[in-house]
Amino acid sequence: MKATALANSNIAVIKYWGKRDERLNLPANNSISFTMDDQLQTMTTVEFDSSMKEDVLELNHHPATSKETGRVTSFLDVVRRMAKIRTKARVVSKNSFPKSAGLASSASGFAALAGAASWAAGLHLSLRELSILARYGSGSASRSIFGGAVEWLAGKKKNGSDSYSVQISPPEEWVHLHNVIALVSESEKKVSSVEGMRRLKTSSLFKARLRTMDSRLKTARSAIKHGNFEDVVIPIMQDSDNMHAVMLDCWPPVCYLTDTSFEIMEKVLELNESHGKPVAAYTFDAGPNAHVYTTEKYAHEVERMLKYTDGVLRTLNCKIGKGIRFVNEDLF
Ligand code: 2P0
Repeated sequence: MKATALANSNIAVIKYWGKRDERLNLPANNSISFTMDDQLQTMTTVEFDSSMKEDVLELNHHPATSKETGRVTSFLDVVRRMAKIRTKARVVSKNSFPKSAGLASSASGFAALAGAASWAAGLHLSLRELSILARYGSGSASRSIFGGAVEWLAGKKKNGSDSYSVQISPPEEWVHLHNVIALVSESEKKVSSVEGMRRLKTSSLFKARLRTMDSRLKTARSAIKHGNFEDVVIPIMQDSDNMHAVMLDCWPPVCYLTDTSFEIMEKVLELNESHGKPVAAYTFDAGPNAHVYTTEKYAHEVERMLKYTDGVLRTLNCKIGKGIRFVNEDLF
């Protein structure tokens, strides 16, 4: 059977950085994100075919590397175990954004794969079950199952059955919200997220980060539920700064930010100062690209500001998008 799913990337405002279980991808803390619009989308078709001897993966019109195929095969093994099948699969996947953009995201990739593979295997999972399944591929993928504002619950159980995402506010409540992205680097990150998170055991600041998570999560959750962007601006920046400080506290240190990233942080702080209130929030993932959340009213000003910053290659103005969808149009 063949199935095709679409899933969009998400950018966290309160970050996931650290695992309580690496094999099951269980996070050390809850995280909150917004799902992006279709500019950051992955479309994936999966077909299980009894004539195939091994899984075959095509990414953005090219055969995948053995490393990429290996990661997808491990994920498909989870699906096969659930569906009680042994059939190999053909997987064709493409992103709406160029792979070289430095935006390639495992979040949209594994969310779309979870949807397409489970459906093609005859499993008709609930959104909560899909969120758990996507989590096995990549932690952040569990959030991309839902649209709007999403919280991924760390859970407490050893088997991870209580670690899934929930929608905390639908996309319709956030039509005025933008994420203006400044691309600073198009190259792949030097330290993978998995390796970066492994190094956390060497950081004493990480323990302090975990103690402050609950208060930032509470403020962000409540502001987002009430549709109040202004109250979440400062916690967003504080959480990004805190995460990058912890990364630098590891040994060997992990440093994803560049001079351009720091220049952008300064400019956003100055912008807020000039308006006399918090209007824009920067946040950085495991790389130097800036994500600046702001509202419709200030989006053009923010975009202009980022465009004319030395070191910014280009900008992308995203809005808030939907969760996973199944479509009839297949990629092969
Ligand atoms: C996040 N990041 O909350 C954080 C912020 C990057 C910094 O989730 O190991 O690719 O596959 O679970 O999801 C990136 O890590 O890591 C990430 P794995 P993932 O979005």
